[in-house]
Amino acid sequence: MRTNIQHPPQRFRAWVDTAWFVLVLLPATLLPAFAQRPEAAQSPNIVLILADDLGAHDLGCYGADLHETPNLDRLARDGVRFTQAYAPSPVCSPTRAALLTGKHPARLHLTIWSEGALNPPKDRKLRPAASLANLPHTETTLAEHLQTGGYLTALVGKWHLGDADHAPETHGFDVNIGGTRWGAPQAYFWPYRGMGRFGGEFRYVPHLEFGRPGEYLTDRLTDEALRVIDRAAEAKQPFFLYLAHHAPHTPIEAKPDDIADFEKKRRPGLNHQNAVYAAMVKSLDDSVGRVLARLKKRRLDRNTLVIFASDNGGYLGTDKRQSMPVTTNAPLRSGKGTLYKGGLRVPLIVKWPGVTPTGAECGEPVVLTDLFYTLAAVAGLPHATNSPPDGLDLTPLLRKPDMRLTRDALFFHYPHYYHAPDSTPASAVRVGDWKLPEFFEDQRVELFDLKDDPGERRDLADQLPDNAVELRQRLRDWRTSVGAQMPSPNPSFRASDRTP
Ligand SMILES: [Ca+2]
Repeated sequence: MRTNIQHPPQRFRAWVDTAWFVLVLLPATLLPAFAQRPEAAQSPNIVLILADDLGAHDLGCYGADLHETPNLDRLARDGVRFTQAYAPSPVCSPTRAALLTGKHPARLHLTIWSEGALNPPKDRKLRPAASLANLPHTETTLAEHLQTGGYLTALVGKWHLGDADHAPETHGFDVNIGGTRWGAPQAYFWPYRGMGRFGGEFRYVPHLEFGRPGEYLTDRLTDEALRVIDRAAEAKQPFFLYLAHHAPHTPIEAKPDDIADFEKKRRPGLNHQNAVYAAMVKSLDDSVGRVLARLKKRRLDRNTLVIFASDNGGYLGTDKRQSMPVTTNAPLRSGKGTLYKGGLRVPLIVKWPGVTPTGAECGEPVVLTDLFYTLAAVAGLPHATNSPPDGLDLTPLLRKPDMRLTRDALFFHYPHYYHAPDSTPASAVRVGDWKLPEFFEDQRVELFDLKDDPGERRDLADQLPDNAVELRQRLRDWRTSVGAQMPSPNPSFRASDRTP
């Protein structure tokens, strides 16, 4: 019971500290970022809300049954819901790097999450490819482009793109609240710090030291995001708010009342069964509702583009406290850490008032790397590009969701392991309705016809060898073109050393 452990004097002191911080220190910290920039007339504000590990079917508007997401469902009804959106990577950091730079993780040589890059496994058949743990400063991020274009740029929440020398402030963000090198909080309840859950290191969420007992991280990050919106509104400055929630990444923790509600609702036969995870998703949805309401209250809603997405597919590991999987990506195959659709397909909803039609669905395959080019175009920064580009400006698709893109192939490269049974180092290519993963441990390929087999269950590589050879060559040519780093044989590997 967190509320009973403080004695009155301590509680009073905490209140004074909080008041001092909120009334004096916090405004002083934020003011320079808000006050020094010139106004840029009529540039649309951009709110990018990124969930962490939210699966492709975890929202009501994507078919979730136990979960309740009325605010996100409404956002989808008011905008465009993408039904074939892909993360550029099946894990956290590479997706975030690609989104912010417009470059494929393979081209960036940033292909695994930061902690994983620093501590690769040594007992597997392959030595994973080398990967950067920090996003290099030689890259120009979307935030830097928008900053140059007169935007206030704010990250609230998860960063996971490098150490203190590579913090958000060094990559174009005027404001950073909560962004740090770690990929997950030790706890979702204040003070959000401790050790043990992610190995023997002490973790904390910076800038949230002055909290209160019982405070929930998703709610607190939303409070901070609303403060950014308020101050940007007062400064009449266009803003880019990157609200990168930790939810619903592990640890699976939610507010007790919400958990109780979903436990009552849970019944056999539902696709989703984890009430705590459902409660985490509810808090995420509440956050979206509060952000949309604040935009409306501040009369910013008509000139603000709102995007919601997830950084990779749903995590299928066991939630030990619930003795059940965290979530399910069914009917998609597998989950986070693999190149099957369960690892790569994500929700993507975009509302751009006056531009996106309402209630539209877009079935065109897109990848979150496209958001770099798309948002640069939205902000009127056509120079913000990379050569050669690894993504497309989707603004034509936002205007006409039934149009087709000229792109015919999507590539994925994850030369690493993940603690999932079917995760080994691999690449994959999708061309039209065909998809071919190539597994580096044994050079094996699989071939799927996504039109007839959306769940990727029937491997046609032996039946259609010519198709497999052609796609494999295309995948290999692409890897060469981007300088993709590859795993290598592990001479010290002995299968008998590994327990199944
Ligand atoms: Ca993630």
